[in-house]
Parts: sequence; structure tokens; C-alpha cells
Amino acid sequence: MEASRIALPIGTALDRFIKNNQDQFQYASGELSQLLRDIALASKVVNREVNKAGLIDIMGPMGSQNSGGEQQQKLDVLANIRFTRALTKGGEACALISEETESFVDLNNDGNYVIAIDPLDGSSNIDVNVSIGTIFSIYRRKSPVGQPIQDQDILQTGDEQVAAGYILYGSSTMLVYTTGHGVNGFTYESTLGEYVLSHPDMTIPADGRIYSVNEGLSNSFSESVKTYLTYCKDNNYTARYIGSLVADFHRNLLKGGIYIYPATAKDKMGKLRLMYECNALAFLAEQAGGRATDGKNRILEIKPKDLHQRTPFFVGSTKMVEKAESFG
Ligand code: AHM
Ligand code: MG
Repeated sequence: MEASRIALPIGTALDRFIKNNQDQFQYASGELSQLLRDIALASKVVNREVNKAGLIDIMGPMGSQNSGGEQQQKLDVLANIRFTRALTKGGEACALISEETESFVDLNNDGNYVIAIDPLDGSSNIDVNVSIGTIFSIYRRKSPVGQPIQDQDILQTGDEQVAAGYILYGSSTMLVYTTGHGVNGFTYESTLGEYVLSHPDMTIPADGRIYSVNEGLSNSFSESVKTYLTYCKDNNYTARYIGSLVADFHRNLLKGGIYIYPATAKDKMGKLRLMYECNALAFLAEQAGGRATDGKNRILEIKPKDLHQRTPFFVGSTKMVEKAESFG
């Protein structure tokens, strides 16, 4: 954050923090505040539903498939409804790209922003009380306001994000976001119903000793990834893999580490989606001083050709990601 800015103390409510930092945003200041508020509000509803998951009939498969042909869980679908509704009502968003819908959803043609979202990531952990997350990216539309949305509005590169963040539904619920001026984390205080600043100016350690990868798939990794994993073991690194991207990323952000989802025999381009999983986390990682690539290229420079495009993903402490790339 800029040196001249008065640092707000820990415990500051999200709304107040957003208002205090509005001038860092190069477009109409109230718009971004409104968008972040809409996302925060929807996340509180999702948080309530995630917390009640064992008590009411919202667990288990929906019986339908998402854009990638994967089984949708009831909570995936519910979360998608909550975020879509909040962003529709807020009025600032013109289109929504979601893991749960095949093509983008038209919202308000007068809105200036395109939102890419994975409403509830970590599907395999939804029903088993393990941390899950929401990931979002915010882009400024390119075509004139009032016109129908065009491809140039939707298929923007990660470098064009104006804000991005995630919500982690974990042992506590956190919202972490950036507008390109550092990364700040807020913890949900349920008795107040507010996100409050708990992790100001987050930075990721330049190096670390934690590696996070689904090693069960390692037979089909490239030789370079296999060699890096051998290097991790030879150096007594610690393996930590939750299988929820937000939770794995968040831990590595705090402690230092690397998360890898490489190409596999099943998923030749990796499993994760560029537009609503990797771009937001790559933006946050870089803003926190870390690195995010597909093993060679910066994630934020990859030009998307498709809403649901996948990419291999290497993200975390700069030195660890560079080391992993060096075997390639
Ligand atoms: P999802 O969008 O279906 O939830 O899949 C994304 C998740 C990530 O959260 C996680 O890091 C990864 O898939 C785990 O995949 P795997 O079970 O193959 O290790
Ligand atoms: Mg996902």
C-alpha cells in the first residue's frame, strides 16, 4: 500500500476499509465498493449455508453436470444462485462468467464490470466438512456501456483484472482481496455479521518448505515435475494437500510454499480453469510478492480463447516456483 495512506487498524470493518481505499481505484470509486459489498454479502449467505450443510438437505449431488461435465453438488448450485442474485441486484456487473454455467450470463447492460467466479470451489470437500472457497475476478468492460456484451469484454487476460479475491470457508471464514495495491485479509465476525481486517498487507514468504500437489497422479506428470517432487523429498520438504485450491493457496500464502496442478494424462492442460480459478489467485500471489505460471509463462499474460479454458498452475513463493520451473 502507498506510504502516505493512513493504515487502518486491525478490526476495521470491510466497508470502512473499502471506503478508505476508494481513491486507489482508477474508475468510479463507488462501483468497486458496491461490487465488493455484493460479493461479501453473498458470501455471508453461502457461509451460513455451508455451516448448516449437515443439518438440512443441501448436501450431495444435484444430479446435473457443470460446464466441465463434472457432477454439480447442491451447494455448488446454491452458491451460484446467491452470487448471481447479489450481483444482479447490485447493478454494477454486466456479465458473469461462472464455473457452473456453460456460457456467460448477461446481467445489466448498463453495468461496467465483468465478474468471473467459481462460486464454490473444492467440490470433493463440500460434503465432508473440509475447507472450501469462492474465487472471483473483476474486469472492467471494454465495449460501451448500454450495448450487448462482446467477446472482448469476456475474454480478457488476467493482467486486466481490476480486483480479485477469494473467500475461504475454513476454521474461520475469510475474505482476501486485492485491487492491485497489495493484499488484505478480513475475518468474518459472525456475531457482528461483518468482515473485519485481520491480515493487513499480506506478503508471501519468498521461499518455503511446503509443497502441495496431488501426488496420487504423479505417474502421469511430466519428467520435470517428477524431478521437482524428488527434489522436494530429497530436501525434506513438507507435503500438504487439502484438495481445495483456496485453502491450499491460503496456507502457502501465510507460511510460504508452492501449489502445483500440472498437466496429467487425464487433463492434458491441467485441471484448473484460467478465468475463474487461476487468474484471481495469480493476481493475489503477485500482489503478495509471489509468482504464478503455467510452468513457463506468467498466468496473467495468457490470452483466454474460451471461458472454461484450463491451464497447468504453479503458484506460491517466488523461489519455489522458479525452482520448479528450472527442471522444465
Ligand atoms: P472443482 O472446481 O471441481 O472444485 O475442482 C477444483 C479443485 C481444486 O480446489 C483443487 O485444488 C483441485 O480441484 C483438486 O483436484 P484433485 O482432486 O484432482 O487433486
Ligand atoms: Mg472450481
